[in-house]
Amino acid sequence: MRILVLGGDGYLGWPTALHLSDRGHEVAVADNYARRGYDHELGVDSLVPIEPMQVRLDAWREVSGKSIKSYYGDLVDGEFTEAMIADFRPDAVVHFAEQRAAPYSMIDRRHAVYTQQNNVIGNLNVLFAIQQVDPDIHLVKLGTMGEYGTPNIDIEEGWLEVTHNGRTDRMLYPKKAGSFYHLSKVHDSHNIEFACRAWGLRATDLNQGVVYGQETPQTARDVRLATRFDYDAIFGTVLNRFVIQAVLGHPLTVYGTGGQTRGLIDIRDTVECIRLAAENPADRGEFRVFNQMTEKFSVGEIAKIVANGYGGPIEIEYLDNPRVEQGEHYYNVRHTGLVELGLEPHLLSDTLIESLFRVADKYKERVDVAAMRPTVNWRHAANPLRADR
Ligand code: NAD
Ligand code: USQ
Repeated sequence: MRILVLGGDGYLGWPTALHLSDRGHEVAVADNYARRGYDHELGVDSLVPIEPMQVRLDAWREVSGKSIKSYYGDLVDGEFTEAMIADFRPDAVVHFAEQRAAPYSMIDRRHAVYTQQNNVIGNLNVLFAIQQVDPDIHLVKLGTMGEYGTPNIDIEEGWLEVTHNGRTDRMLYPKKAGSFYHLSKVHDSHNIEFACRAWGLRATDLNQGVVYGQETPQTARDVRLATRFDYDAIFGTVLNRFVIQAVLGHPLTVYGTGGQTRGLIDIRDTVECIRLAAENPADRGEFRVFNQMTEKFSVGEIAKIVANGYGGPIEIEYLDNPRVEQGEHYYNVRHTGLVELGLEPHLLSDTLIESLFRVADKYKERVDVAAMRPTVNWRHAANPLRADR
């Protein structure tokens, strides 16, 4: 198949492009390198050094004999987006290319507006481009488990049968997202579902949980193929941060009581889920939703798993929660769709021992300890005119 990976320079987009190329697909990547720009803006960097795109592509050709085509541009530019899709003529478009950090979207008005414009308009341009170029192209879109929030009922895969006043309908599952970033994904989902209904597009929305891990079989083949590994309090995700804190001998920063529960997934399963979704397309007019997570843990449990896995004496520090989220709640998620397509999940404990501690240990000298502390508070936006924001 011909597969276009939008956001192909990112943490997940790059290893996904390699995985798909390795499996024999004709792959192209696209990116505007905004993610590298956020690093400059925030004064942080990936723990693991990453190469420029051209070096990555040359290294992949060298080790695999396979070429990946690259497009440089911004999805918010609708003409660029349509021209690229017309040029590559993919069978599937995998869309990772969004601003993906909840804390970044909560810094202040400017960052919230940027996040929603970048994500919602970019996605809308992708929908229009597919409709114009070839409505048969399958859109595989990265959503997030955080779209649902933590409702006190079971979470289904995107749809819910509702009976109200004696009448029944199949509705989009109600959403209660926890940041302006997570809300951008809710808006995307609604726009995609409408495009499927109105134009007969085919789309798969992958509501992914928090990803952990840094290596895949393809990125491990050459140091120049490494993907990024974020640990700072804005882009670093919980398990990746805890691993680095453990390796540095720092306390693990649990926000609040640690009772908040999330779905998690190994990066090797992420890339495989994308392959499975792309190779088994949704029907024309179908808005298909999978919950892309393999295990669930509370933040307190994640901290204990990391501490026990590391073996040394590790302290857990309970910080006042900078976010607005439920500390204790019901969390029961259906996530059978991808397993039915053939996913065989990796377990968290194996990954930690095999790879994560080793990677973190190798690069621990690069950590900027100050970047570890949370600075963004959900309850009050920073004032951009004040220097201490
Ligand atoms: P990332 O920030 O590392 O990668 C996203 C890439 O998209 C970056 O390279 C960025 O430069 C590019 N991009 C952003 N806006 C763009 C635009 N307008 N035009 C072109 N390129 C643009 O993020 P990631 O961790 O790889 O996540 C990828 C996707 O998966 C995101 O949509 C994210 O919401 C979703 N997701 C991530 C996780 C996780 O734990 N990392 C979990 C669930 C869902
Ligand atoms: N948390 C801590 N301590 C930390 C960091 C986080 O207790 O040092 C807690 C947070 O309060 C939250 C949970 O861990 O309850 C998850 O936080 P996170 O930063 O790991 O994940 P989140 O902000 O939800 O975002 C990440 C990705 C995002 C993706 C999402 C999947 O950045 O792109 O959409 O995971 S999900 O959470 O399922 O929506």
